[in-house]
Parts: sequence; C-alpha cells; structure tokens
Amino acid sequence: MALSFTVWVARAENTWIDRDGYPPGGNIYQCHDVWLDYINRVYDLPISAGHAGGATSRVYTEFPRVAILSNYFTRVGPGTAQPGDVAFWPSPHVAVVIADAGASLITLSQNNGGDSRPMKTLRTTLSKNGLLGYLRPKTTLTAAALSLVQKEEDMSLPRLYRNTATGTIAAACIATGFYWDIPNLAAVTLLRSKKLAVDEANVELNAEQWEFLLQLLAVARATTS
Ligand SMILES: [Ca+2]
Repeated sequence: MALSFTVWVARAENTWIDRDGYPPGGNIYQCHDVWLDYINRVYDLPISAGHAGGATSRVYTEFPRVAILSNYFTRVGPGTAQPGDVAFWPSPHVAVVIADAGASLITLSQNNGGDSRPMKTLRTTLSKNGLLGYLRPKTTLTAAALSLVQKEEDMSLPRLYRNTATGTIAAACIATGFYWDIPNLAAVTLLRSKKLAVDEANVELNAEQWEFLLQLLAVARATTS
C-alpha cells in the first residue's frame, strides 16, 4: 500500500536507505536510493522505473527515461518548489523537497557529503545553485484557497494547501520545513500528548507547531464543512 508523503518522510528520515545494492563494494547509500524509495513507497512504482543508467541527474535530463514516470511526474525547470517535488542537480545529486525556502530547499536527502563521507537520509537544506529543476508529481499540492491565516511574506507561519487532484489538505511551513498531509480532515485526531495522528504516523509537535495546527484545523474545518 502506498504511503502518504508525510508517513514516508517520517519513516525515511534518519535511516540508511539502499534500494538497489549499487554500487557493489562501495557506499551503497546513495542519494539515488531516496528517489527510488520515494517512487516505490509513495507511488507504488517498481524501483526499475527510477533507473538512471549512470548519473542520477539523467532521470531528469532524459525524462522520461522510463515511460511510466510520465504518468506520475512532469518535468519543470528550477524555480519555486512544491512539497513532494524531486530536485536534481548536475553534481549529480537528487533530493525530495519538503518545502521551498527561497534560495534553498528543505529536502530529504542522503549522501550529501560525497562517498568519502557517507551520510544517512536527513532533513537537509540545500542551495538551489546550479539546480536543473524538478520532477513534479501530477497530484501536486497547490497553494490555495485555504491559506487564510498568514501573509505571503511571512514564511515562519504555516500555509494550508489543497491537493487539487484528491481534495485532501496539507499544512506546510516554509521556514521550518514543517509539513503534514491531512488526508481526511474529519479523521485527524489531535492527541493530548501533542501529537498529530494522521494515517499511520504520530507526528511529534513542539508547542508552537501545536498552536499553529489548532488554528489551521479550525480554519480548514470551517472552510470545508
Ligand atoms: Ca544504493
């Protein structure tokens, strides 16, 4: 069963991911493995659909290298990212976007240090310098109608987004990389322990995030009821 984006991020973060056994005898925990894990666990695609045939950036520059990808993603140039976009650099590097932060991206990324200094899958801020662009999910989240509680320039506050394909709602904060899918608003449970229970994950919240969430859900419920 496919995971929601939030659940996948929660499970993948702080883990070592290898989905292809490559490169044999080397550091098998490559940035490319995060891309493979993302398309497999969130989109139920086989990892063969993410094959690069060499440098990971070929997934972008030769898109769609594997035809089925074009059913799920559209290739767009560098610019403002949306949560769930897959960002490619020519270095080569690939990372999955949690939030756009202007000149940089808050991502889930593995092996940022290069093979001589392997790094597990971490929430990492990466510069947009040299960015090739993004593969954007076709069920993209678009900033919308529900963003009632904040000014455009204030990135410290979360925004609400509506997934135009499914009608589900998500909350994201650009400055902190704070992100939730809210797949079924009526089913969201706010736990007294200040966790958000969504889908299969319990997301730990700090006091500020908790307060924001209460406000956001009040707005969302009023808007969608
Ligand atoms: Ca690998």
